[in-house]
Amino acid sequence: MRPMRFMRELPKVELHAHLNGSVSFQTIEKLIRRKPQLNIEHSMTAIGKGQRRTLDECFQVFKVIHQLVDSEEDIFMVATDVIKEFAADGVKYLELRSTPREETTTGLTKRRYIETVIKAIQQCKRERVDIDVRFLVAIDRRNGSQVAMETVQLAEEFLLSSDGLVIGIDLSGDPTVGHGRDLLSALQKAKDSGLKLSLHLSEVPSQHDETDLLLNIPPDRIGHGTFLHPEMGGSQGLVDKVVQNNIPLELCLTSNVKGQTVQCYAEHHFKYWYQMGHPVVICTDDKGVFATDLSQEYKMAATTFGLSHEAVWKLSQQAIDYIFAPDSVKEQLKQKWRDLQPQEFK
Ligand code: 6MZ
Repeated sequence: MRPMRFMRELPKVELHAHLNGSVSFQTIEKLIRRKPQLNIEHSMTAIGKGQRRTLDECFQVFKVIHQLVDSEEDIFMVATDVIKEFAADGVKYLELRSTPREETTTGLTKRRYIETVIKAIQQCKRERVDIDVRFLVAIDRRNGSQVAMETVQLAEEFLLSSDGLVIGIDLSGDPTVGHGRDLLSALQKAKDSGLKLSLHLSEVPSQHDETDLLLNIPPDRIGHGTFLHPEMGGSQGLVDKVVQNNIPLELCLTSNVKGQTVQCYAEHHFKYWYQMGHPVVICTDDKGVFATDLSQEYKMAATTFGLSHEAVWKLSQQAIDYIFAPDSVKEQLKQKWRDLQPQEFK
């Protein structure tokens, strides 16, 4: 079977997808039509093939998208579109993450923001879209300790009231802004109340102390971890902590290459961790902004690192073990994978 067709038909798990970074060209088009007065063009919301930006410029892109997505209606449309696009790409289980925002001009509150994402998930369920979606409430590190604490409190409420849809916390945002030590108590509180933690760690160099501190919690998964290992300026001590706690890494190849934290695909730290046999999950990060999808990310990993179709199948299957939803969901997904497994890998 041709590689791209194999990757599209492969059942997949997506564990690292920021909602507003995942907005497709088509949805951006609809948003631009809703808000012509903003004079926003497509070139301002996505980084095309062969293009690269600094990470700082990537964060400017999110600001533009946030201008386009500032009401309940926008969030509902964006979330339903994104969920359906992931489903159309063969994603069977998706953990979406997003930072609740309030917008005085549209009356949006953080609580309504979360409720609207939940409504979108429920709507897709009603329409029998073939995908199980959960939500991680995101903390933007830029906003400091008090906002982090408030976000955790909100997430705790939804953990109890959302029927299993809100299951965790994401720590993200511009990694060059703020320090993890200010967020430690909020993250610890989240963990103690049963929320799962996925933390962006060492996405940029020189964050050794912050990463070391946050690894002590420890998080349930790590986003990126680009500069954890010694060859990238991290340390064996950090690697040991990750390995001893068996913390899976969410790896986003195109995002890291286009955002210029990784020089080229062949130098991506996927290789380091995969060869070690450490749990890794291929993810998109921001499929809209980086103009990719999960099938393309799997194909890129396979061609760059010489993975057979069978190895790719295993990679997608193993991702089930690292989801935040309970064991019963893992069992359902494993059954789905068994049903879809090509004869030759059985
Ligand atoms: C860190 C990132 C990110 O939350 O408005 N985000 N944080 N590193 C990255 N690598 C490129 N990509 C996205 O989605 C957009 C937000 O997700 C985080 C940033 O906080 C960004 O503002 P939401 O749905």
